[in-house]
Amino acid sequence: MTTDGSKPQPEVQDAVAAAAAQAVVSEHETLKYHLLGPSLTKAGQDSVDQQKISEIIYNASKGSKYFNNEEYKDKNLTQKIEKILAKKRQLERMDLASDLRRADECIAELEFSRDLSQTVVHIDCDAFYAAVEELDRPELKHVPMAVGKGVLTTCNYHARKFGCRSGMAGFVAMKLCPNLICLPLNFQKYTAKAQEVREILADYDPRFESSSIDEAYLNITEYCEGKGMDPEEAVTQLRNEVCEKTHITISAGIAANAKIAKIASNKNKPNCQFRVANDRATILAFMRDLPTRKVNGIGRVFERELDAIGVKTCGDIYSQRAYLSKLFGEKAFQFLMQCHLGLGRTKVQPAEEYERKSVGTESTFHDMSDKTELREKLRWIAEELEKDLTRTQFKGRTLVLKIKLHTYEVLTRQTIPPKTVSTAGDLYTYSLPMMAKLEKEIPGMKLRLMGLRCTHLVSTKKTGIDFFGMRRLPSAGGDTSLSRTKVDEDVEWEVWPEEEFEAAARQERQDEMNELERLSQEHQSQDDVSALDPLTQEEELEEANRRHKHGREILPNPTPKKQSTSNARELGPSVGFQKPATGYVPPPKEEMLWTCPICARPQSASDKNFNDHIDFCLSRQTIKEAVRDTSPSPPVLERPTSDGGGKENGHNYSNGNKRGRPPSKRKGEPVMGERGSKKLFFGV
Ligand code: TTP
Ligand code: MG
Repeated sequence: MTTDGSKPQPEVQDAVAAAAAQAVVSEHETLKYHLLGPSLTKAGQDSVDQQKISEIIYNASKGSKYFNNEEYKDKNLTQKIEKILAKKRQLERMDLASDLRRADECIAELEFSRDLSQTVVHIDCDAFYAAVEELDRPELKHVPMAVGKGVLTTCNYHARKFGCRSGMAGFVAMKLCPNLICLPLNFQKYTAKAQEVREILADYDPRFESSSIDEAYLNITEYCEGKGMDPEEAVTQLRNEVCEKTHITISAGIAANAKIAKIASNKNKPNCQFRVANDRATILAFMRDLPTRKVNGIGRVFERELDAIGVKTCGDIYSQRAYLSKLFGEKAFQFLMQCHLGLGRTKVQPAEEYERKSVGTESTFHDMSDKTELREKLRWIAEELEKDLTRTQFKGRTLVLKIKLHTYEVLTRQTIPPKTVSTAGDLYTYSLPMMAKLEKEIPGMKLRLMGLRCTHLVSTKKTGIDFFGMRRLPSAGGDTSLSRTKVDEDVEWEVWPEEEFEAAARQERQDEMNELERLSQEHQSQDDVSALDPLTQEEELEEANRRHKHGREILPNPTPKKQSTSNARELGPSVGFQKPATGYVPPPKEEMLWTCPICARPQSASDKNFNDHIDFCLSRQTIKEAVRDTSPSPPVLERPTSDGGGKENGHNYSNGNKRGRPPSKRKGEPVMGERGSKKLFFGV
């Protein structure tokens, strides 16, 4: 029936049926795309027919709880995208001249911050867990092989040709490649091998930054200058050295900043290197044709949202620039503009120097509804979290409880206890009411995961005030551009939006891996997976819990063996640590820091560094003013005052926080160099 109650004409009926069929088709298309999983962009799959793979995955998993969950998520995302599109249509009817101008000003300002003077390298071991396993069983080098049983953590490049990849359920992988050999995980072996690689990296950049178990960023600018070497030559040498000494191969990307280096390292994998030259035109051309998903920080959800508004490549971002902030929030806008321009951080520092935002732990288990058991589990998690907080030397101001229901739905609740918390007793006491409340809200609550996390951390490391009244910090590295060190418990330092986006994309991948664990259990009893030599459910849960933690431990950088004054970037507190293998790890040497009067960030207490930094800060200020003075309209890069549109779309893109805000400003004092009430910030 039509809205006026009359019977529709046959041709109208056909059109409606066709539209409905089309909707079903496209719904299945998006679902099939969704089912391709989190590692679609993994290297080694260029010759793979993804459409065929998606059919096989679709048919293999149809009817399973995992499939239903993916379908549910896909529907939600489709609805969210419809809302984004409706909003875009609305915006298209409005005058967006000021948004356009603002975007252009942002581009101009970001351009000023472009730094082409550094050489950043991203290295990534090839099929890492598989490569380590192949060292013990060389015969597996020549056959398709994967590591992980319920869920593949990785597979060798033979298996990738069949469409197998990390984050895929084992039984699905077996459908794609019936001869696939799946090995169990052996974390100890991988950690030991990673340490061998890290020891070599330290010779090229003692302050290299580990970003996962098999990945690291290096800034080799000084190494190359000191050795008189071309970056490509230095990286070839590094890769050869790693291969000779550790017998595994690595791939590397060489570029002006970390973002491009990371993309480049995946370009010709495995055992290769790729350089994007340090010149603006080359960088812009490289980004123009780059699919958005290739950028670290654009996960599969954001990819689809961008795709829906016509942004398939980083080049496409430009034409949509006027809409981005209204559709996705201020932070996403900044991040995307940086992607479009190929900008990224040049600073590389040991992972341990990054400010921690939270400390948390979680545990997956069999469906649990018994109230006593749930309390026992909560108590156990509180004890685990206490250990982590002690090790990392933090207390939390906010306590977050995360649960996953047996239906896969994830819920979080948070509370601000009357005091900072770190002991198991307190963690349990303050999280219990949140759980009890959830139990009331959800009668018969049945859980499969529980986690506790402390946020708004307070360091328990000692800090002090030095002779000059300058604040002394427990860590840092003479940073001249960015610091993520906390000076004051209330102050968060400016961070690149990319950090947040990368963390969010990582979380997205992690969540997907966790979900897959259940799927694999369901299929264990089926005949077609007998070849998988399935783990028991207990083993699988244990594996999942260990995997959750593995690779996230932050180890101090090894001491470089070939240290020479010409190639050593100023050594931070990590250098000089004994290797963890020796058992004893001395505490980091506290470095004295002076606070810059312009940006109010901590700086290393050396006259030269401090003066250089002030010059740098003043030039930034000049640039800001130049941009502002040449702007026809009032400055628009004003700090967002609210959450912006980010959350609305499910992303925590905009936090409306204290980005770039010096501590004095927070206390209502004027900040040097700031004019009037307008607060500009750089995207750096
Ligand atoms: P990656 O570097 O992402 O993958 P890889 O080294 O196996 O393959 P590539 O050649 O494409 O770099 O991850 C490093 C290791 O981390 C990987 O060998 C296994 C593990 N891992 C997981 O446990 N879960 C995951 O979801 C991914 C992607 C990797
Ligand atoms: Mg790798």
